[in-house]
Amino acid sequence: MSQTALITGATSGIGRATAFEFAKHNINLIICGRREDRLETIKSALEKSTNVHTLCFDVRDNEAVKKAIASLPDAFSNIDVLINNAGNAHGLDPIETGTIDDWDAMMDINVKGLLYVSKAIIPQMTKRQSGHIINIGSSAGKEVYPKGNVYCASKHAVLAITEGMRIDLNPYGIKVGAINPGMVETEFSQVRFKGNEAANNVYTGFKALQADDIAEIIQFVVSRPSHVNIADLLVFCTAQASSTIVKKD
Ligand code: NDP
Ligand code: 8X3
Repeated sequence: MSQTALITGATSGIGRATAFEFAKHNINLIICGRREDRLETIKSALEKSTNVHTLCFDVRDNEAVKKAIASLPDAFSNIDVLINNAGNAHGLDPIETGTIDDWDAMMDINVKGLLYVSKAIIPQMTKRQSGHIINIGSSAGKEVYPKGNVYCASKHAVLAITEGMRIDLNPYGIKVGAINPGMVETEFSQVRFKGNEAANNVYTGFKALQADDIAEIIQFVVSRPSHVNIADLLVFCTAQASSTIVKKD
């Protein structure tokens, strides 16, 4: 029987690429995001390959999260794989000038949103004694870089939550792991720099990871045999050695 995967942040970047990759492998998809028009476009593109259901909600809104998950039709209600991917950086500022709005956005989306979605889905996994949760962390969850302060904190939290989930869900046979990419060329920097020109220079002079690179890795992780759990992966492009060391042309 085909698996069903729920992907948050499926309207763009890594989440969108993962939806396309999963569709190639006939995984039933629940694709989530706030931009409904994009969800519908992606659904139309993928429906030829697999069954697709869309859920439009903001991960910051716990009531909306609960309502969205409760609304799933029977054909999609058993979620085998949860990809907690929705998230972004907001701003790149030293701690003394960073804004509360940016800090709230990062903690509310990257940390609390991930928890809200997980909370709504874990009970069915514990009941069935099976499931696989993949949290998209970051190299920023392993290493703090200048001006990364709160974004790095949010991704360190994602790693701590991943470890905690793996421990607590161990008795239920649920797999939990994190995939931690370095720089991936998506809309990430457009969001971080709020459309400012700075976003255009982030991926110039070297070949950054592409969303498809991470999507293929996620597909590899979910397709391992049932006794294999890839617990933690750090993925850089060849040009990147650490958060601050990138070999440019
Ligand atoms: P994108 O900006 O391309 O995609 C972000 C996705 O998150 C979008 O689909 C967006 O959908 C969704 N999202 C953002 N805020 C919310 C919200 N409040 N509620 C629901 N969905 C939301 O970025 P990436 O694909 O690069 O990022 C995906 C994940 O990968 C993030 O967690 C990011 O931190 C992580 N990551 C990214 C790296 C990079 O260099 N790009 C490197 C390491 C990790 P919508 O706007 O429609 O709601
Ligand atoms: C995204 C990678 O280095 O821009 O998590 O923080 S980085």
